[in-house]
Amino acid sequence: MTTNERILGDLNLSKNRLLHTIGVAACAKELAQRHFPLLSPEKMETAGLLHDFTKEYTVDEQKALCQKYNIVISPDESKIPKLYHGKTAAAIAKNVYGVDDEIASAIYYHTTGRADMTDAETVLYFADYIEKYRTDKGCIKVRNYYLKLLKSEDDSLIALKKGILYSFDTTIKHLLKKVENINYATIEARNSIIEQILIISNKEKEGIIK
Ligand code: DGI
Ligand code: FE
Ligand code: FE
Repeated sequence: MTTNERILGDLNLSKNRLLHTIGVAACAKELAQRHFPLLSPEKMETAGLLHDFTKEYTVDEQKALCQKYNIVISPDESKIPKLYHGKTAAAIAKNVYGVDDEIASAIYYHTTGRADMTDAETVLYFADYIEKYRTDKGCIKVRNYYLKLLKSEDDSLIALKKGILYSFDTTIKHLLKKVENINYATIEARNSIIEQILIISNKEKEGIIK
């Protein structure tokens, strides 16, 4: 049995969360193969399978895991318990399943992203957003925008980065509408991706997104 088959058998998630998890694993593998040939597709599948491992745990269970694994929650994050699950899932991935730091950090940052994301972090963050079982309007718009750019942009990396920028904008607009606290990592991740797009495409800021 492969590691990924064993993890799949261990997952204890609701039906919808399990489908989403399988979707993320498949999408992460596909994005890795398309954009980052140096990444291991199997390892990105592992990241996908484990990324929401603790998503359905209670806040108390999340806090207990933070204590157990010495996970630091900043004052900024402590107001947003739904941001804990990436950190606790990364600790389980590392301590129970022995994933390496590249995969653990992809899981750790999958919800907010961060500035200067590694290739593995980039792939898991975006796979989580656009995997095929996501049905909400924002995710569908981001997925379609990315697929359209893949056809029209000369450089597929620009399609990926612009897709990611659109995903941050969609999340932030959603949070503004719901009067929710916006985590600093989310803002820093968006600023960073704008810089990257400008550098890769060698363009001025105007017209970055159509
Ligand atoms: O765990 P998933 O549902 O698959 O997806 P996720 O880990 O990306 O979590 C998505 C949720 O996290 C979604 O409701 C938006 C929210 N989120 C992301 N960044 C922030 C945030 N919520 C707050 N309050 N602030 C953020 O900066
Ligand atoms: Fe998540
Ligand atoms: Fe997820």
